Parts: sequence; C-alpha cells; structure tokens
Amino acid sequence: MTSSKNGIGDFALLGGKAAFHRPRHVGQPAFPHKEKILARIGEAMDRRWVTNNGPMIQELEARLATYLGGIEVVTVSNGTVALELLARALDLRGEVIVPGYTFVATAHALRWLGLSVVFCDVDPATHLLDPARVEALITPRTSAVVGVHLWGEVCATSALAAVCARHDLRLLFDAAHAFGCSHEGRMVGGLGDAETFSFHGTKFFNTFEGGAVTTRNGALAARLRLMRNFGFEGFDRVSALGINARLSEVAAAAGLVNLDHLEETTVSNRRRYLLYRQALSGADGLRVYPISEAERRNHQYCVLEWNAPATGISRDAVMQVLHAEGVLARRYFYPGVHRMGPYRTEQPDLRLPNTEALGDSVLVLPGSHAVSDEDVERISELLRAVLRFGPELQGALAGSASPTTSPRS
Ligand code: T4K
Repeated sequence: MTSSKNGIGDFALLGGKAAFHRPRHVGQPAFPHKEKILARIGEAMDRRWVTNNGPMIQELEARLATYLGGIEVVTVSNGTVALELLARALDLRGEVIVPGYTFVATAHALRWLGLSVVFCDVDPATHLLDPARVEALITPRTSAVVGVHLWGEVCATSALAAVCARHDLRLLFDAAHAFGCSHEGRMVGGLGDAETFSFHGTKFFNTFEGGAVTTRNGALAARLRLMRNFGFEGFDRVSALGINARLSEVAAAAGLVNLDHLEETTVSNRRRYLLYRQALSGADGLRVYPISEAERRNHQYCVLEWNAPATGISRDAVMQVLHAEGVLARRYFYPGVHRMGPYRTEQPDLRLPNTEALGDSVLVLPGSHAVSDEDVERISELLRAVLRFGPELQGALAGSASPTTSPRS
C-alpha cells in the first residue's frame, strides 16, 4: 500500500500503483461485536419468534425511546417507508416542500404516494433547507414541509416551525443522517410533528435495514403502529388500512447490540473527521464541511466541497482519480434530486442554483467504520497530491472513463 505521488504517472489512473488494494467505501459498516449479534439472533430462532413486534423489537423501541429523550419510537423496515407511513398517517395532500439537495428517498417517498414534490433550494453554507425560500414556495395546495438534517446538522427548526405555524402546515424532519445528534441540548427525534430515521447498514446506527418514525404525539404513534402491520389491532381484528412495514427480530438484534456501542462509534467517527479536517486544513481549493462543536454529532459523514476553478481539476476528475486508488468517494447528491428522474422531465425548467452547485462540488470521503486512522491520513495525502498536480491531472484525464463507472467489491 502506497500513496506517495511524485508525478502524475504515479497515480493509479495513469498507470501508477493504487494506494489501496481493498476499496475504501463511504459508509461500509463494521461489526466488531458480531458474536453478540449472532447470539441475539440465535435467541430469536430458539424462541421461534422472528418478527411481528417480537420481544427484541419491543426492547429496541423502549431503549430508543429512552435514548431519544422519552418520545414515541415506531420502528419500521427502512427510512423510506418511515417517510411514506408518516405522510399517510398525517394524511398529507397536494404539495409538500422538500430540499432539492438530499438523498432521492426524501422526494421519492412522497411522490410514491401521489403527492406533488416542490423542491426548495438550500443554504450554500449549511446545505440545509432555507426557511425564507420555503415560505416563498407555499401555495394554497401546500400541506407540509420536510426538512432534512443533512450530514447530521440540524435544520433551522425554529424558523421553519414559525413558517409552518403561519401557514398551518405540518412540519416533518427526515433525520436519516441525524441519529445521535442533538438540538438545543435535546436529542433529535422530537422535533416538528414527527421525524424519520434510517437504520440502513451505511448509517451511524444500523440494524442492517431499518428505520423509525419518532414523535411526541402518542395518537400519531398509535396510528403508525397500526399502519405498519396491516391495521391489525388484535389477533384477527383489522381496524384500519395498513401495509407491512415491520422490522424483524434479526434487525432488532443488530440494533440492540449496536446501541450498546454507540459511544465508541461516536468517538472514533469524530477522531477520523478531525484527522481529515486537520490534514486538509489550509489546503486551497477545498472546504471541509464544518460539523457543529456545540451540540452532539455523530460525525458519520466527512464531506468536502471541491473548488474546480481554484484547483484546476474538476470534482468528477478528482473522484475518478480517487476511485482508481481504491478510495470510493461519492458525489452525493449529484445532480440534485430535481434533476433526477422523474422530476427532471416533469419540471425541466426548475433551477436551484445552490443545490446544483453542491451537486457539482461535494465529494463525500470514506469515514467512520470504513477507514482506519491511517487510511484517513493516506486519503488526505492523496488529496494533497491531487491538489499539487490538479491542472496536469485534469489535462491527462480529458477523454478518459466516465466518473460514474466506479469499482465495486
Ligand atoms: N433520507 C435520507 C436523507 C437518506 O440519506 C436516506 C438514505 C433515506 C432517507 C432513506 O433511508 P433508507 O430507506 O435507505 O433506510 C446509501 C444508502 O443506501 C442510503 O440508505 C443512504 N440514505 C444514502 C445516503 O447512502 P448509496 O446510493 O450511496 O449506496 P449503497 O447503499 O449501495 O452503499 C454505499 C457504499 O457502502 C457503497 O460504496 C457500498 C458500501 N456498502 C454498502 C452496504 C449496504 C458496503 O460496503 N456494505 C454494505 O452492507 O445509498
């Protein structure tokens, strides 16, 4: 393994030796406590109760409720379904305002239900929904606003709540990135009418696949519990329309063990984020997205904004270079959800300048469990080498493979 690049011929894309033989992914999970998870899965099998609100689901919900500050937690099969179920439970209609800069699931979940998705631009510094822009998009058909706590940073909740109160709208938060984060000293989960989490394998807290809706509203939680299990109220009594959105006992087993080790994960994530920040500080042409120090954060994502004019090399070319080195950095959320299907054909003239600029400049680096401290140093060294040879690399790469073809393992 080497990352010393003394000329452009040393880069793997141009025939040099790759820095990593085994690819480093964004969000690759690790299971240092695998034996404990397997033991708990074994319990479920021995009990012969593997899903349907089993004892481990109940234990997980109770522990999550305590962890999040005594709120209602309704676990579901994933973060996308959490949004769908919530939108239905709140009977959202017409138009829902969402940021253009988010993972596609935020919009798809709503659109899947037949709602009209209205994309709003974000603040270029925070990457979060801009309350003033939200207010300008409200029409008589608007029923709700969905803020996204991107990268674990929390939306401007008070300003958004004021906007929603003025127009009698529901306020939801997609908190897929913000488990373990706090706002004004309280854990994210109880903001707005409700929040949704993803417990996908790539997330800070994972149950392999999974998610949850959290809320302070007990009646809403009760409705969601019915909806996630076909509307069954008892053994054979169905009282409402519902689907199957249940989490399994296997997922709960992983969640219960991972929950025991959240603090260790937070500490190592933070160390890696700080290592990146330190190693890249003062580098002209890139900005390490700043994570708040005043509140709890999970430091799951290490996000760079790449300045192509200043460095002489495009973000996509940098990604090509890194991928060839075995560093599978991601250009989340290129090109902005409003430029993805089906929205781009439905709203071809919609322009969200900040969202599009972020879609063109953001590069998410492997962090968290996907890398060691030494890997972070090596990846930072690589980035510094890319900065040194930026224009030369760009010139040499012109006409080479598409940046969307990434190696997988
Ligand atoms: N809202 C927001 C704001 C979200 O970010 C997400 C999900 C949702 C809602 C929806 O929640 P879920 O329905 O997913 O629970 C990943 C995740 O799949 C996705 O959950 C996440 N956001 C998004 C930000 O990232 P992709 O498109 O990057 O690809 P994926 O999952 O194939 O893998 C990411 C990298 O990790 C790859 O290099 C492969 C690697 N990997 C992945 C898995 C699952 C592994 O090495 N091991 C693994 O087990 O979406």
